[in-house]
Amino acid sequence: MNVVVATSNAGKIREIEEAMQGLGWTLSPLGSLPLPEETGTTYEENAALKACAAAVMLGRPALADDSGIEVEALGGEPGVYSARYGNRDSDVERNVYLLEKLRGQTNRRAKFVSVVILAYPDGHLETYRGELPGTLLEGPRGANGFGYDPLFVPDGETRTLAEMTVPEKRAVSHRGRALAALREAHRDGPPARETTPGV
Ligand code: ITT
Repeated sequence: MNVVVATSNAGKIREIEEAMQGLGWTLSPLGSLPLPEETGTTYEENAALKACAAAVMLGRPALADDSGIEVEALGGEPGVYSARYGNRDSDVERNVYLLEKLRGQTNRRAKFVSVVILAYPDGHLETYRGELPGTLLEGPRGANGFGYDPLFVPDGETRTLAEMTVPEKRAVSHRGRALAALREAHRDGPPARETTPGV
């Protein structure tokens, strides 16, 4: 299957390409196609917007990820708004902003969420979700990954996600889990579609 990866985030592209190796799919980049504005209030809505737009415009199945970090002490913020948190323009600035928000806070619990949607040009959608609970540090550690990875230590680990290689991160991460579910569903070819009786 020839699938478009509907993301402009280089970190996500690296992780998706690594996670999908060996499935026999050809992954192609979005190219110059612009992604729609993320007007949804859930990961599912935003992932569907991105995947459907690419699938319809390019006439091929398209894979999109919408994700974010939910911080317990901040009532679940920034969640679906993680990419533009505090209106900051870069990962480093967003990490500084998050650390400022958490200064003096003893509850450092957070979780990453990833919703991966595979959309087909006829509008059919497959949805996969993965979550990763962990703890936020008081300063960054590690140079790999992207986004909030340097601040985040998954439960059961001592390293941040930014101190892991791409395969190590995939083995534990929210996105790795969502993509593993997608792989499993496609192990013997595309999963059967649910049909509505009488249609
Ligand atoms: P696309 O919409 O083009 O895919 P994006 O970066 O705008 O790229 P999202 O709207 O899904 O993607 O925003 C997700 C943000 O959440 C992302 O920019 C990071 O700040 C953060 N995030 C998501 N997954 C992450 C991960 O695995 N590690 C670190 N930060 C992550």
